[in-house]
Amino acid sequence: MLATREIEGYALHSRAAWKRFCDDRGYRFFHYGESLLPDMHVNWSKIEMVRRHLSETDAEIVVLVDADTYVCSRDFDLNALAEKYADKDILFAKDCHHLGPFLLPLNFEAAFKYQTRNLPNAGFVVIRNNDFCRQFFDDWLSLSQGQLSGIADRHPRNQRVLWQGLYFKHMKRIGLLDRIVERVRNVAHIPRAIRSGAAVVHVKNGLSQQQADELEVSLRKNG
Ligand SMILES: [Mn+2]
Repeated sequence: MLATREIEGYALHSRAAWKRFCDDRGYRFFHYGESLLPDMHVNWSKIEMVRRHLSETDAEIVVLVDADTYVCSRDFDLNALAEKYADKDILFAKDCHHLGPFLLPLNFEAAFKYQTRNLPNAGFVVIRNNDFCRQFFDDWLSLSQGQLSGIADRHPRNQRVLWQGLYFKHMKRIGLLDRIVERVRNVAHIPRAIRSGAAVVHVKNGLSQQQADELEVSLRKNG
């Protein structure tokens, strides 16, 4: 997780939840607290963080989580998830949210441009630490500094470069996760997401202390 001081107000709570989860399950948790690329928007530090991490760790699987994602299930098995997508090297959350029976893109402009709701969201990414993925993240950053520098600083920045330069090119090796990682409009929608199978919720601007406390109480109650 990358969480700089500016977002510590909410990152604090999601980080505590992820840390607890990792300790329970025997995963290693890493928090990067500083921007890593002073000349680029902090959104790109996330990509640089993974690049550095992949080159330094002996882990076979690395999972990138945004500071505004919150893990809601103690039973969430990341190895089993990677197993389930054995033919994929990298798994992304889907850039969509559920509204009743509808699946709506988070970015309508992109959904229209690429004619699909199936676009990756970089808030939760499962990465095999292999040559393909290391190259993937190298390319992601170098596209942003070269060929695709024109779109690299336009919201949603790294995702824009991902969609334009990498996703369709490497589609066969990329899996998109649905429901298990769910984007919710706000905190009120978390219980429904959990009932629909979410192990991780992605909440823009995270949870407050009180919201995190309430969620923890309800998670404990429901086992
Ligand atoms: Mn996010």
